[in-house]
Amino acid sequence: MRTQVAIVGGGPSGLLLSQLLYTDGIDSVILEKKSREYVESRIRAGILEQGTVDLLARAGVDDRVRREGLKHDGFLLGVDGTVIRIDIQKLTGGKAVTVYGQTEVTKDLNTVISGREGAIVYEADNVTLHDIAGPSPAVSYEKDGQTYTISCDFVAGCDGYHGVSRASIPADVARAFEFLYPFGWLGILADVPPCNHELIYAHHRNGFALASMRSHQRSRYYIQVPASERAEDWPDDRLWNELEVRLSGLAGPITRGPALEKSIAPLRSFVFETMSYGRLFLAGDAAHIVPPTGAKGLNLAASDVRILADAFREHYRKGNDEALTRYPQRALDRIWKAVRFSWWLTRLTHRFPSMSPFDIRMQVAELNYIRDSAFAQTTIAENYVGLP
Ligand code: RFL
Ligand code: PHB
Repeated sequence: MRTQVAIVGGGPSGLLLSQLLYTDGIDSVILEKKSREYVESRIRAGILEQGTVDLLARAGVDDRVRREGLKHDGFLLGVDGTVIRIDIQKLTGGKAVTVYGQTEVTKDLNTVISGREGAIVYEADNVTLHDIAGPSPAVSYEKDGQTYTISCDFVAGCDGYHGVSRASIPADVARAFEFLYPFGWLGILADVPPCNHELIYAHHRNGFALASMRSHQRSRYYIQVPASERAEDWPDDRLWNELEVRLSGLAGPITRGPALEKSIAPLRSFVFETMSYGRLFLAGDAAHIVPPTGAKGLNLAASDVRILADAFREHYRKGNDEALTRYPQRALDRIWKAVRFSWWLTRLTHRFPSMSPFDIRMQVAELNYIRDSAFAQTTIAENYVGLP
């Protein structure tokens, strides 16, 4: 078998890249370890930047997000029972974000991609990259007891934080940076109306809480918990009780309902600067992780994919490899800014076990400064809505 671009991983990055390449007449095959059902039901991101929605439009998959996505032109920062509204629209000259689940983005992409014969192989085991440093790379995989090899011009590593692509880059050229947070986010999804029509990021002495949503009928909430905690330690009632405490005074009543999903995600900041090696290019979570606080992970994946798809187009249309060579540099500029914003917003709103009473006073002083300064609010809005 042969293709132009072999894509490892069929999450949002791999699916979107494949569809953008297809619209440019470039052939690709996606190899995904899990089943389609598994990928489509992974509850993760909920907020799309305008640039991400525009990219879905370029890929021809924006019908449903335009119909069903909820436009949000502001969000709330909660500080001990009082709120600061960040008026995104006013502060950014008319921009907004869209509430639309990652599950829906992957469903929309899968719907179009599944119509293309052989475009994606699900449950591809033991995916292995070969000869990525040379001119003729290949990717092999196992399926139903058979081994297959696909030769290609390039490999796109879109296989997330735990994938094989990044691990295929020799350690002596790898440049990685990491910061681990001493807590995770416990999330709950339930079919109940949200407690507020806008998202609330709450600073509370018990720890951070977030009130989010997927629709007018489906709520998504998170609370900060110690890294050692397990979801089993949090029966629904305990979690709803804690949400009531941490969101008290900030929103209307919290409607309770059975958890459709409940899980804990550890928080980390991670950047793997070696985003290309020979004929391998990394995109999305394979190259970087941010804490979800700034709602940047999926949006960063989309911006990597946009830059990479443009670079492949230059290669195939004009035989020009300059954009491919410059891909890491171009992507990393935006990545580091998003890493900074997510890290800063996490530090501002979460309770770190190592914090002294002085550190906590500094947090509250900074939040109060934001409350009173249009300049401070503008930098938050500009970053949240997505940098150019
Ligand atoms: P993914 O989604 O991890 O997909 C990678 C795919 O690769 C497959 N794979 C392999 N396939 C073949 N062979 C192998 N050896 C393979 N190893 C792995 C996997 O099965 C998978 O299908 O990475 P991708 O595509 O780069 O997408 C990144 C996003 O998923 C991620 O950044 C976001 O979910 C982050 N995130 C958020 N981002 C936002 O922009 N806005 C948000 O509001 C937001 N909220 C969140 C989030 C992430 C969260 N968690 C769980 C970490 C909220 C949470 C709680
Ligand atoms: C979500 O709805 O899952 C969500 C929203 C905003 C964030 C993170 C997650 O910052």
